[in-house]
Amino acid sequence: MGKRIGIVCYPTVGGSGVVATELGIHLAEKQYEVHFISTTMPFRLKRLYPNIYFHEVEVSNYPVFKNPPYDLALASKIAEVIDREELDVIHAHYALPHAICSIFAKQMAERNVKIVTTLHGTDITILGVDDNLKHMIRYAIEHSDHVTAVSNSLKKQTEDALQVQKQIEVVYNFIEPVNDTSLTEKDLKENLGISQHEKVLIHISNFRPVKRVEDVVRVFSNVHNQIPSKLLLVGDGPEHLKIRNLVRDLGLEDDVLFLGRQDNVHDLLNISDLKLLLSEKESFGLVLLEAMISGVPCIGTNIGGIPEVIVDGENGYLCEVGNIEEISNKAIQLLTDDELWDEFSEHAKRYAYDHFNSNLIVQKYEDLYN
Ligand code: GMT
Repeated sequence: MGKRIGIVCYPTVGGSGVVATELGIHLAEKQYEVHFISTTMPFRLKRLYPNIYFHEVEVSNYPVFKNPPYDLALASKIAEVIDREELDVIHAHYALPHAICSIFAKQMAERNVKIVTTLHGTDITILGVDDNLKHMIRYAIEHSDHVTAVSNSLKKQTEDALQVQKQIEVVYNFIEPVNDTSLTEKDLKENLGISQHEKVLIHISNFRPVKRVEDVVRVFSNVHNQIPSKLLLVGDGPEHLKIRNLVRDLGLEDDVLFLGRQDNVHDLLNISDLKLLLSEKESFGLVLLEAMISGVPCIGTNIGGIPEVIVDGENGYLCEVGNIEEISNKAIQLLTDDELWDEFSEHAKRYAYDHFNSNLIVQKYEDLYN
């Protein structure tokens, strides 16, 4: 049996949860013993793996506490698991609260565990600029044994915002080659009421304001004026109602499909012709990889880690944030030129595999543990 790794992550739908869970699965397949420490079972962990364990953090609320003390319960659970399961490494996804809780747990535990912290984005791009939290995030980074960031852009932002001395290694998000889809393209389109001749655009996110889903809808409106098409909106979040109202105001209700949260996006990507990720903050953009490996070209904004994933003019386009006209023109150009689309699609698939396949990236994490 290999090393014993504890993984502390947000198990809910979201890129960091996907990365943490898939990493755990790969490690288990390579004979590591993997211990997830979280509030609920990671959502992609669907089948039984004999060397993956789940330790649930239970938060009790006594009347003396104004709010249930989640962070303290987590730290205490991590310390308990470190000693009982004889962990070698804790891999904390997010500086706050997971790395901080892991550092506290390490001090409480008897065993000398090592801490690897992965920065995914929001901990730096939003929390890292909050003066109340900055010191704590800097502390988490400085007191981890190794720190990784999911893009060069996030590494640089961390160094600039927090002036940390710690060496930060870039370890990108990763992706698996796609397995068979469960429905044929024709059946799925029919089920969703999409005609065979219509082009399909897709956006997948947690509908937070930073994702600028409104821009996605406005671009689609321009595309739809010129090309028979449908827009698939996958995910849910705070902007959902606002986007529904916009779709209604633009008279697009029949052509924008709100699909809510979906675990299996591969089938939906399989019927898609273009992926839009028009965020104003994005440290990597795992959803881009999911699209690219399925051969779907992407248009993304020229910010954060997105330019480290999309190669402009080769497998998609990079556009300025909020430039609806530029993005619409690029989308129309790509969707009306079959030869260009085929080239982009082929490049996207190959590029995602060559640079971001799981074998390549998981090995980098293993090297850090070792
Ligand atoms: O995109 C989100 O809001 C979710 C967030 C998360 O916590 O899962 O995603 C972040 O981590 C992903 C995995 O490393 C990255 O691919 C996303 O780009 C990053 N999101 C942001 O930076 C906004």
